Amino acid sequence: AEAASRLTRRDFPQGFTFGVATSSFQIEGATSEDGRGPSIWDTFCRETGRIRDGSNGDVACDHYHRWEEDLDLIASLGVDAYRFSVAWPRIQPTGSGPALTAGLDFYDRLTDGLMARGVEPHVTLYHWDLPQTLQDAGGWVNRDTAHRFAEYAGIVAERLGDRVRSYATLNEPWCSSILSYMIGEHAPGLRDRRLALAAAHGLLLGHGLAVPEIRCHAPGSQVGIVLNLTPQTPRSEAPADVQAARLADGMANRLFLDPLLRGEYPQDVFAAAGDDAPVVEPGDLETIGAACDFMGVNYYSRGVVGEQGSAVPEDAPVTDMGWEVYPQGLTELLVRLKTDYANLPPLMITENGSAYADRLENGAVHDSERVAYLQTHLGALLDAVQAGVDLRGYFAWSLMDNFEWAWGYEKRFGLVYVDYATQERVLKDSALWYQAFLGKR
Ligand code: PNW
Repeated sequence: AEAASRLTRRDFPQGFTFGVATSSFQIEGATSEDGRGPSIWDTFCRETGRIRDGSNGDVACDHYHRWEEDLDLIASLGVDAYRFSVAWPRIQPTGSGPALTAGLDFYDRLTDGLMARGVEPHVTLYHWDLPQTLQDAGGWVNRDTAHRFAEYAGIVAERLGDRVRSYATLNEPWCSSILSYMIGEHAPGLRDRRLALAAAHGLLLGHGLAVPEIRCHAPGSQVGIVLNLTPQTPRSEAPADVQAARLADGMANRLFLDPLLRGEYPQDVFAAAGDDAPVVEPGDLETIGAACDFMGVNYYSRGVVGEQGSAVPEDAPVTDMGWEVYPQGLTELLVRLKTDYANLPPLMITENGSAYADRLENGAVHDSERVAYLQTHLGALLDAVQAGVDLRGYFAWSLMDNFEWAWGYEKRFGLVYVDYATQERVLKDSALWYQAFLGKR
């Protein structure tokens, strides 16, 4: 950790991209402006008991109105790139049919604004705000959603393709399937393993169908997918714990990695699912296996798994989410990807960060734990680079505090503090540290 505190961007390979990330629903607000249709998160927020603080995304960081100020903030950090997502219901309010000009115009202005400030736009097409109309027809369980997604991806790529060089199809399909249809923590809040696995397959299919659409409308750009990968360590060497960790790894990681990179679903996961395993039609795995130019990895923590489930080891440092701080897990994960997948494309860390109970005092936020988190994880990343992993970039999650899904505004992940009462943005110590790391101060 001592060495980690002296890291600067010059310790990384030439051309390595550093950025910050956000997503549409978490920051934009303006949920019923300019013809935007309702998304599953608008619906979910209105159901009682779903969001810890009873909040919703109607205002969020008001980024839809404050985007210019926010672009200045991004530029002031000295980053190379900004990862944001496009809200599907701003483009197609019901998930199909003609595109709304006003919606496309917003992301067009954002793109131009970034380029004018010398910041590369990295677009994510789906960060969970599915048009409600598509959910009413079954959501990702309905194969038609995958086709609708590919069409929408083509519309966005056509509009931004002359300027945006990097597209991710989906953000974290594990969250949009398992966490949303099986664990019930995210929209649409279901608890059904069969539906969750069908949704996972539908999402992967949507990804595979979208890749050629994006390539067709934005030739020469980089196309990929973003996975949240969580290493699963057995809590002891007891065979039952080892087996439990292996299956947890199957559900968390291999369920997505194997079809994308190996053209097959993990046998053990499907065997454990029995009759709940999804229907895979002929040709689906070929579609899903479409070659990508990069894979985005979101890393926050690991799981320590026993027969009884997951638990954070006693005395382990944790963030405000209760997630263990375990930077070595990032190195281990990346090296394992290189070892296990011969067809692994270049990697980007598309999210990494931590929530802490920040306090604004005299115009400052002394978030030393977040600074340490970023430093140790960047150190872990360098270890992976030195081990020969082809890594191209790193995006800190997040630019600013925002709507943290089931936790509402209670959890703060930003490098920039948001005072929601006034919408004032204040650079935390972590933002000041990132500026220095990037050579901006
Ligand atoms: C990711 N889990 O979400 C998302 O991509 C971000 O939008 C989010 O703000 C960030 O990580 C922090 O949570 C996750 O329960 C949400 O395992 C929940 C889980 C994982 C990722």
